[in-house]
Amino acid sequence: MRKAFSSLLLACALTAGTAWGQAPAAKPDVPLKYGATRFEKRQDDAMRKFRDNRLGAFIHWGLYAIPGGEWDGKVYRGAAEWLKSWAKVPSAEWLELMKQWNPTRFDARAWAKMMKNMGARYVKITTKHHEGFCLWPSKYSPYTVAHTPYGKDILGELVKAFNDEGLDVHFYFSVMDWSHPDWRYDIKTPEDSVAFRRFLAFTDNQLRELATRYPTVKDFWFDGTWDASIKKNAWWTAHAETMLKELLPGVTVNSRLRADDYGKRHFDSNGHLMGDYESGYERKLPDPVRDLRVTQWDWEACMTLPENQWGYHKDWSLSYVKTPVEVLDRIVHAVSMGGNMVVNFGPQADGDFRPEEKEMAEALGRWTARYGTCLYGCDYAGLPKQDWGYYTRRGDDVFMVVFNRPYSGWLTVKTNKGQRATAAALLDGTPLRVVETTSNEYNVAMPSADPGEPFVIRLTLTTTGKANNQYREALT
Ligand code: JFZ
Repeated sequence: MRKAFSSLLLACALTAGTAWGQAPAAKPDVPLKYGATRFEKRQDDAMRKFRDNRLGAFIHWGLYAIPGGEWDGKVYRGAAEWLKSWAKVPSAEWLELMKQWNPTRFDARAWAKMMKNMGARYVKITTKHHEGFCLWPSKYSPYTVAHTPYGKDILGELVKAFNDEGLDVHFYFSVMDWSHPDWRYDIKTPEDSVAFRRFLAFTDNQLRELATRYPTVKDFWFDGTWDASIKKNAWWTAHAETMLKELLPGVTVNSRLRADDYGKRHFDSNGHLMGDYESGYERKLPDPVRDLRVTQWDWEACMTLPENQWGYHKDWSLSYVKTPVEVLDRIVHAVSMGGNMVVNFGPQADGDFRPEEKEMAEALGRWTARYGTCLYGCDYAGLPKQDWGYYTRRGDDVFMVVFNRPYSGWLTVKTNKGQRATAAALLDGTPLRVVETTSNEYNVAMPSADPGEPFVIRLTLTTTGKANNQYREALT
């Protein structure tokens, strides 16, 4: 399993340097068979819905929830869903955990209510993580919920419950599958090549099965695609995207699936995004000043509550755990730059959520119930970042989301040429003073009663003469 470990480290190292936006290639376009199929954002209804949802929940649930980061009496600090790799547990032994899979407290409707109350508009579910255990009764694998004491189709229960609450369901799918004898990290021999062909056929079967059994699924979020074996089979990544889009018109697919003819991932050799949106994560959120080019394409980040635990880990004291305000900051940060944010949950093996996760969902829910209008359907506002927080915008409504209280009691707003700030108010309509300090610069007064939490101001901008959005222009 050391190979698996190093392959993730490599993946992280590779993505670290290239995260969030690539400058378009300066050279003339390289001809590509498996490169980007589109150079701008999709504007169809399904993509708009994906984008407008803005806030999602991630669910990482699999056999790893049973040991919860501990193997043979030793607690491993690494991500719990990678425990098999950290503790070098052979697959056969790991998959024995299936005999213990019996989440007696699992209640799909309660999960759906929790996510809905949090303010999530969609939920990404791990159908199959690297370990290979399937949350649906796949015909193509012996390692599924069907062969556990629980026996029932967990994924089916979740899809129904989330859809009943009006939430979109997205499928996480790991291509890398430690349970499958034909999986290869690299293709070095003709035998590897034959085995990997079989593996890709198996993967196609599972993907077709998911798309046809659960036709309301809105998105496939691929993972475990960073190894040389996949990069040498770029054709397959293009094929998988096309196949899903034929089966499910409108479905969205993340950039992490894709590699081009040269094995270049996410963005092709000409600098164009592959798939429908860039998939990254919270530790590399784009810089609000330097990385504005990300506003040109769709993107989605995901985040853990501890530093890096996606699946259930029994000991959360091993790393810092984010506060609700820190989570909100990342959510608003993403939306302010035209991205989505997905907050991760790692349910316990018994089917319940740990208290910290329930409290987080409730805290986020209290905030989104009051202030969610600054998130859903919102986008980059085109105004320069200020220290007090972030701007978001929906049509003519500009929102100031205030995280940091200035000592002066004034919030600085800088507008673009031809734009004036003419009014500001809290969401309940309470007006706030707006004072022009110099041209294109204003002070908005803090509310007299401190809201005691991050809060939202609706700002009225009036366009005078020919508006010139220098920040948009700076992007091109
Ligand atoms: C992958 C998985 O290995 C992990 O277990 C979890 O499912 C997560 C959502 O996805 O981990 C990654 C993969 C890529 C990056 C970070 C974590 N990345 O792009 O830096």
